[in-house]
Amino acid sequence: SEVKEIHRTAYHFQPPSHWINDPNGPMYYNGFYHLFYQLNPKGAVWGNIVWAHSVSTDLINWTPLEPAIYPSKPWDKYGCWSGSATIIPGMGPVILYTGIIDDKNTQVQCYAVPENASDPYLKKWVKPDLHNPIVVAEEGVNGSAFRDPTTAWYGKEDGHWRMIVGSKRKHRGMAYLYRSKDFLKWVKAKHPIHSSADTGMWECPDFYPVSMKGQNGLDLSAMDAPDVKHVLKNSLDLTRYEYYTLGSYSTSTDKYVPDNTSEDGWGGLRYDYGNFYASKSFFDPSKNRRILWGWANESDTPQDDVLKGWAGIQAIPRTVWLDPNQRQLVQWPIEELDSLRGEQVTMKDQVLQKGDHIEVTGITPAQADVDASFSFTSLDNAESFDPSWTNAQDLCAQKGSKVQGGVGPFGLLTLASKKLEEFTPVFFRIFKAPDKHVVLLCSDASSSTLKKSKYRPSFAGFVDVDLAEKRLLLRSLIDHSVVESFGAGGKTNVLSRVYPELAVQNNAHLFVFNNGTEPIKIEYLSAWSMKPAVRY
Ligand code: DQQ
Repeated sequence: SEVKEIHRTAYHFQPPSHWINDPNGPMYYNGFYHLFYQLNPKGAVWGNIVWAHSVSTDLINWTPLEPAIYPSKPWDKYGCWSGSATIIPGMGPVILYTGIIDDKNTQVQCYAVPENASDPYLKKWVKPDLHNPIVVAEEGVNGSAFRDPTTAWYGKEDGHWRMIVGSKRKHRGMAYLYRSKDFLKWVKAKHPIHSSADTGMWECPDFYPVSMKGQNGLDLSAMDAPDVKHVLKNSLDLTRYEYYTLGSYSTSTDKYVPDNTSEDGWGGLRYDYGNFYASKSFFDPSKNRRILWGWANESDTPQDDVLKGWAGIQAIPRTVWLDPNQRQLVQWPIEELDSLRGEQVTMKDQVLQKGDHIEVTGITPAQADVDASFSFTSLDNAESFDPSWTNAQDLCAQKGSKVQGGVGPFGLLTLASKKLEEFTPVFFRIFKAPDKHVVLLCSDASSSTLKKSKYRPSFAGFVDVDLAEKRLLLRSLIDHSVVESFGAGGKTNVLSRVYPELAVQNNAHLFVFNNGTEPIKIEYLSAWSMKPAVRY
């Protein structure tokens, strides 16, 4: 029906119907990418969770398979929750996942292996009765907050595998460390690898090394290589946001120590400042890159989800690496996405004066990829920054695209109706603080739909970017109910789920705009119609 299809994505990962959440166990094995994900096979709300399974050779077009892991054993009778894959050299993949063992939500860690490791699709998975569950919450561990095992890594010095399980102790977020010699019998380390006060439950922890020398990704076997930093990411169930820190870890001390360049808590660095949760990364040896998958949760109400018959999508997979400034990560949509680009329009050296908005025509604005470079000649007009503005989202709500500024707001009006009754602006705004400039990237859903009942947050993040060249880059992936934006080459990113009423399908429009006194030059803008991905 129309209600159902009108906002469906065309090139983000999404099954034909039903509820989905976390990406699970992503990996590349024997020429195929595997994506598992949490699915309710019976409805459009969370429940009855199984691991759905799809395979791909390009991370964009997918072949769906039967669910790989579903309740079938006493220890996972009440659910098969999130987890990870580890490829054991010479042996093949092993999945670690969380089983729900009783109706009190007690969580245990379990493992599964392919029934036939030479089946290229790895269709069938078995859960050996011997040793399962491999980890149960021991005394002192909160068994109903104990889940989401990570990919394991191997300590060459002591011959032990290691993995992390997310948890909390009262209000303290915890990453418990487990060690094993044989991958079957696991022992909890005396100290968690890390914990942090007042952050609550750490869901879906992710832990991996990043190279300090370039953009190549690293396998977990490089955990204690020279010239690496480490990333610890946690998803906070209290906020439904994730944050990460950069830091250092060695397999001999088994402690992770965050650098003190960002907050180790709710206000910390985020992969994405919008609808992006329960993410997980994996190393892709075929292209020497680390790839990040994140669940783009809904901003629709559960009632609307039921009407649509579906809820949740996966964000476009992103390559992730360490910024040369070593204070943050950078992400960029995987290059394979470019294969979906169709008709292209370009703009070059066009100046936007204060109040200008120009339509970009010749492509399908509801299903597009837009890549632009904006420049300005002076920062003198920048608005002054009030140091009490520590929350980017509050600032975006206060200074939306319609509030005139100095340098900015400028950027895109995506998913816009012809007369701008609806639009999702994605824009920069530059402020002058005493000793620096502050750049805000905003993806403001407050005007995205006329339907008042929708959740319409003014998502935003600050951008730690050098303005010496007086230029800011912006890329937005627009896909019916998604606007997924990458600011300054992937330094600050915001995915918004939006549900316009008018700006749908062929009635959606795309504009570039400037609402600041400083003229803004579009150095270039390329926009492409995007072809649909093959997903089923
Ligand atoms: N979703 C899973 C849990 C995880 C949560 C259950 C995060 O394993 O902690 O569907 O979204």
